[in-house]
Amino acid sequence: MFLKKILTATVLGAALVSTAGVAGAAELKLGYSLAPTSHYGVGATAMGEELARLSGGKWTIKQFPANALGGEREMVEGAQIGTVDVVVTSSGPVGNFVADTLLTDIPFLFKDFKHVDAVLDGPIGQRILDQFPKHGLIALAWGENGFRNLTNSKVAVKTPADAKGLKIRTMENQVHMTAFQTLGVLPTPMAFPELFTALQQGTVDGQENPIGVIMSAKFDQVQKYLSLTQHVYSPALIILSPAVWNKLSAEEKGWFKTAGLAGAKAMREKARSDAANGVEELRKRGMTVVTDIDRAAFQEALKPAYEQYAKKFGQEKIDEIRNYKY
Ligand code: EAX
Repeated sequence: MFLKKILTATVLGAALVSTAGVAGAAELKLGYSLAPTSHYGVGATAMGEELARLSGGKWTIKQFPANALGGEREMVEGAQIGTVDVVVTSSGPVGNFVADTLLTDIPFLFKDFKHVDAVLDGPIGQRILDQFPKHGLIALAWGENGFRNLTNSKVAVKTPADAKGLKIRTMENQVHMTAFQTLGVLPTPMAFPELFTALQQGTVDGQENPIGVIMSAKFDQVQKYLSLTQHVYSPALIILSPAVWNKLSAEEKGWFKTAGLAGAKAMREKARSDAANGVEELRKRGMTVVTDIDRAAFQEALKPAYEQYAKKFGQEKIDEIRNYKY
C-alpha cells in the first residue's frame, strides 16, 4: 500500500514533463524522510514541476521518499560527495555540517510563523544559507518542518516535572540534546529511520516532532500522549549537491533557486495546514492530546541551557533572532 503510493507519486512526477528528446536532459535524485503525501513530498513535487517548467524539461526530479536514500545525516553526506543530488531535510543533523544552522534550533526562540518567515527570508536567514558552500553544500532555500511537540507512551506531560526521567529520542543535534538533558529527560539521539521501531519496542518512551511528521510517520500507532509543547521550531532546508551546482550555467542556477523557493513555499503551506488540522486527526486516531502546557515552566527550566547557548553562539546572535522586528 505504502509502496504503491510511492510508485504512484513517482510515475505522476515523471509524467508531468517528458524529457525524451531534450538535449542533455538530466534526472536528479531527491531524498527525504517522510511519505510522498507529507509536506516534504508536496515541496519536492512543487520544486520538480517548477524546475522542469523553467528548463523546458532539461532538469527533472525523481523523488526517493521514506528514507530510501538513508537518514537525514546520510543524505546530507551524500549531497557533499555527490551520490545524492537534492535533499529535503530538517535542520536536525545539518548543524553538524554548517554550525550556524544550530542557532535556529534553540528552544522557544521563534514566537510564531510570521517571526519565522521574517528571520529566515531576511538577512539572517540568507547569511546562514551563504555559509553552506564553504562546507561543501549548496542551500537553495529554507523550507519548513514546523513547531515540535512531545509524544510519549507513559504520561500526560504538562510540565517539565512530568517529563523527568522519560527516555526521549532526540535528533542528532547538540542544541536539542542540551535542552533535553537540562530538562532532566534522558536524551537518546537516533536517526529518524530507526525511530518507529524504537518507539514500538519501548527502547525509548517518546519523541518530539511537528504534527505533520507525527501523522505522516504514524507515530500515533506507537504513542499514547501528544503534548502540544511547541517547544522548538524546526526549519527544513532544500540542499543541492555542489556536484550538480558547479556544472550549471548562471541561467540554470537561477532556475534552481526559483524552483527551490517554489518548493519551500509549498512545503511551508502544507506543514502549516497539517499543524492546523492534524491535531484533530491524531485525536481521532486515538491519541490523548494534552493542550494545557505550562510553557513558562519549560522556559524557566531551560535557563541553564540558554546560558550554554550564549557561550557557544554569543548572546547577540541569539538576541538578533529573538528580538527581530517583524
Ligand atoms: O525531517 O528526525 C526528525 O525528527 C525530523 O524532524 C524528521 O526526520 C523530519
